[in-house]
Amino acid sequence: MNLKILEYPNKILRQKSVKVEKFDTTLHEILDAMYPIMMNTNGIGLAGIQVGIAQEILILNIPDEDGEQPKENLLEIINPIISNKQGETTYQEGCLSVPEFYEDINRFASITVNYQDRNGNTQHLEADGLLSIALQHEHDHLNGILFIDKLTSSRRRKFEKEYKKLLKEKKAAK
Ligand code: Y12
Ligand code: CO
Repeated sequence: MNLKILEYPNKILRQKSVKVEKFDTTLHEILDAMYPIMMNTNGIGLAGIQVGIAQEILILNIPDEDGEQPKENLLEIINPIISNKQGETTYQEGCLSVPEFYEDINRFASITVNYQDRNGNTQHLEADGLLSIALQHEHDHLNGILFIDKLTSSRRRKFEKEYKKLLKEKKAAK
């Protein structure tokens, strides 16, 4: 399956994803194709819509205490529902769909997530720390929301200016 990461301002990133209903080989092929894309770009998380698949799919591989991301730590999260949002935390986020831009974003410190795995089995997760932040970031993608949408209007204007310049430079370098 030939998927590639879509980058802002691609309008597809604004689509709302639909619930997965079939837990079949096509779903498994999508998940299997997303994993190397995320790992080869030093990603921690990737949502289906970032590769043009508007379904409620996200994968996460949070680095361990040694900074490693072994495949056994991979989480495949389908049809997530977030509840029990508690506390507040701030983290400098980045996104594979908004390259070369990092900004402090406020999120809930801990959350509960009910979801399905690749076989459609119901799963439950209590998340805090980086896992909680990454889950909220990826869950936003399922609703067409990017972390840059959470910036103050003045910071957003600065971002748009810097990003436009970056796109121009990239185009000129081609
Ligand atoms: C904390 C906050 C946000 C997340 C969401 C997932 N974000 C990522 O996985 C971001 C990855 C990323 C990787 C980059 O490296 C390459 O593309 C090679 C990167 O670098 C550039 O854009 C040049 C930026 C972001 C998880 C946890
Ligand atoms: Co992202």
